[in-house]
Amino acid sequence: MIKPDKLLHNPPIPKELIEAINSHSNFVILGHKNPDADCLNSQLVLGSTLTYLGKEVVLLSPGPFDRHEIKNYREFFHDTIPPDFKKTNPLAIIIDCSTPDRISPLEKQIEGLTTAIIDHHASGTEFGDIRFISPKAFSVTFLIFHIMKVLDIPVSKLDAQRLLFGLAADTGFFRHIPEGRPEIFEMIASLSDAGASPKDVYHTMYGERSFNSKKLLGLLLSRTERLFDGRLLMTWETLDEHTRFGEKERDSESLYAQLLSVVRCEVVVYIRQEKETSCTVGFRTAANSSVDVGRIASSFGGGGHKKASGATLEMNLEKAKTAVIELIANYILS
Ligand SMILES: [Mn+2]
Repeated sequence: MIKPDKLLHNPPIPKELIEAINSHSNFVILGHKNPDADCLNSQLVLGSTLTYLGKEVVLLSPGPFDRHEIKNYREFFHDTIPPDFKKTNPLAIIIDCSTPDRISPLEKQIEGLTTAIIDHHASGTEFGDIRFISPKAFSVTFLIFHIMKVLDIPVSKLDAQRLLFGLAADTGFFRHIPEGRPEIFEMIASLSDAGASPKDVYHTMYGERSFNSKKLLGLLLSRTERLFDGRLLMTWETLDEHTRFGEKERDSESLYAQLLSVVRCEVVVYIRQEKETSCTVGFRTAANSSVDVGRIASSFGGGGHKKASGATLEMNLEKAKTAVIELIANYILS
């Protein structure tokens, strides 16, 4: 166990958040639907921090826990607040959500509770009573690490591993970090000192994939279309393939990494038909592109970051492809 050292570029933590943590005894920590490693690990480490302070904590997630790298996380999360616990008027802390609908269908359960938001998305809606939003932070685990530092909480080996996992997940295993961000590596140095293993995080993120996941990856790569002189690469998964391979076989990060490395490529779009008239669309943009895919996703009612975002389109696959191409044309051709 070590105490985190002083770090550069400390994000300012609102004093109302620290006061609310100190003045409450009970906490509900919620994260977004279709949770990812940053969200779940942030919830878990904030939970263990509050437990260390002698507080009672309930972790809540809408799930599903289908993504390969988080498949063992279900056991740590509830899907409802125990009624007796809600009566104690806990502080509700919402993690990694830029809009209130991201915790759906859990929003009803926290009605009437004071809410605090801890997030790192640049766009979204202003909601919650206390807001700790730091768009420059690469992961929410980075913000949780700073909260631990301010509260003077030692980082256990398990928490160090979880904080590193969240950071690795939201940086594409550190590939998306530009120049001039030493604070990230100072955090990694502290976590390494506390026993975190990048090798183990890498294995959790990219290892032990099924043979079928590579078959699906091959299929998606081979059908990719080049548009706008190769500046847009688009691929898709049909309803039948979605049913056949399922979420568990999906290796989206490998797909994006492969396509983003293609010469001239600026934007990658991956459309998945999940119902007869509903498609999920993922957007990624290349390191040197100025296209903001967070804005593109929000014009479809979705959200995310400048370089990685997603949206759900209530239409069939063919219509979704056309709608996406038409919208992206405005950004790429302007
Ligand atoms: Mn995140």
